[in-house]
Amino acid sequence: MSLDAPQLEGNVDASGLSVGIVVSRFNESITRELLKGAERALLEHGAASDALTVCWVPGAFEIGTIAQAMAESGRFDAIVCLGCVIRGDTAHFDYVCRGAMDAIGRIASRGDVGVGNGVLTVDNEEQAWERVGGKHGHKGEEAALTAIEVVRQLQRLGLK
Ligand code: INI
Repeated sequence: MSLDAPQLEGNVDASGLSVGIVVSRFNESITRELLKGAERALLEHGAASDALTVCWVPGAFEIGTIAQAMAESGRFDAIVCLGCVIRGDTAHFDYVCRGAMDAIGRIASRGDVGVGNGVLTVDNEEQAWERVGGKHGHKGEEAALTAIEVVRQLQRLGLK
């Protein structure tokens, strides 16, 4: 058995990449923190500030519409999706989560762009704060760097 298979390691160099960030206003105190973390991570990893396009949408349910349009435009190498859905008393939470996640998943699986999913789906605000620089890391930063790593892998494979 050969152990010499090529290993394509992750690369999160954002220099020269054009990145679309779609962020929802619902639970804005949290989503602003997600956005700050995503922007910070991209700039720290070499992105130019004028290569970032931030597009606000009303709620997580609307993220897919804009993210898909951005992906299809051919103008972006990566798309970062940021939102925060907090469970309430009704089934609305489930429908919003499913709508957002299905749409983001469809875009991600097309392979045209790198996609980072930074949409929080949590039971309460405390869980959300734990994920924007608290004990569960920063999901805005993670989503941004994930999107970059996927683009770089597509490029290495010669698919983009
Ligand atoms: N949108 C969110 O982003 N987070 C939520 O917690 C949320 N809740 O709880 O309802 C939410 N709802 C709005 C939804 O995303 C759409 O904007 C709305 O249904 C209009 O299409």
